Amino acid sequence: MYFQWYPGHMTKAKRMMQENMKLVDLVIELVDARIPFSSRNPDIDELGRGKARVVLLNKSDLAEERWNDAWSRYFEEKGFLTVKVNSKKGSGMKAIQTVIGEACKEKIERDRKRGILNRPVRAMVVGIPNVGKSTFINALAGKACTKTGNKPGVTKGKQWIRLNRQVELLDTPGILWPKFEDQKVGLCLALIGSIKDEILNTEELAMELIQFMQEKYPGALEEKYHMEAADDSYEMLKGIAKSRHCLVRGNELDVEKAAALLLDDFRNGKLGRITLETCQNKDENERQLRGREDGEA
Ligand SMILES: Nc1nc2c(ncn2[C@@H]2O[C@H](COP(=O)(O)OP(=O)(O)OP(=O)(O)O)[C@@H](O)[C@H]2O)c(=O)[nH]1
Ligand SMILES: [Mg+2]
Repeated sequence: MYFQWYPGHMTKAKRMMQENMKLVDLVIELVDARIPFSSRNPDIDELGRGKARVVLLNKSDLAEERWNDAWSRYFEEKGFLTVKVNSKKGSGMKAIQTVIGEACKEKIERDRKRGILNRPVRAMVVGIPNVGKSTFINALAGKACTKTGNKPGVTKGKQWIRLNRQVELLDTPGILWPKFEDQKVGLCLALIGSIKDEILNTEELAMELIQFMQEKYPGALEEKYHMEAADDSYEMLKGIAKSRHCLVRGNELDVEKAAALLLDDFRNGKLGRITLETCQNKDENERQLRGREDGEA
């Protein structure tokens, strides 16, 4: 399966972000805790050059805690202020207020010396589609001021949100980049729902997930769907269809429906807390990230 999704609205969004970058003091980048490597858009380093930076490990409730901690350390070692968050529940929000203040300390001090008092800190909230940017803003604001939804491409344009007298946030549409040098990155993005499902082959994607689960979380699928293990991913999919009574024309197994159901269960955390990408091999990650940047040039 080949993954690519870079529709026109993302080019437009990137241009808007470039234009608005001069207005902000800080870039808050959300990554998905299940794929902290693949959910980092290499274009954001370029866009946010010279700005204070914060990385939020969002959807941390869906990933394994030991890997959340390891990834937090990884980003901290790279010099980012990092916070683990669950925007859906609103946890981690207190720590964020502190981190925003810390990240903008120099700017606040500079303003103070020039006699500028009480100018709010402006932060641009960025990240791949469906990572939870708008949900995060709502959680921080304590009210629903932006539109959210469990599919990529919900936010279409920019929206400024005034949190309080000290902080203003800019919500932006999720953006990907023109080419995934490593198709494993595309696979991860598709699995978590950052690539439009309509252009994906659901069955193949589900089989990729089954393969991963059988290798890294053996027994989890059998337990969840009350079924026997099978060697072949397609047979496993059939097993899920049988167990969940996914049928067409009376009694034929509806494998496609089972595939969609499995992906939904994974995305909603119903298979348990799963980390797709671990940070065991940091050098390899670095090399791949550089490869992506080279590919962009
Ligand atoms: N479990 C869990 N779900 C989350 C979390 N944050 C966001 N979500 C869910 O993820 C989905 C996407 O959230 P949005 O806030 O719309 O994502 P977005 O990044 O603004 O997406 P675009 O506007 O499409 O780029 C929604 O169904 C949210 O409820 C989280 O920390 N944990
Ligand atoms: Mg949004």
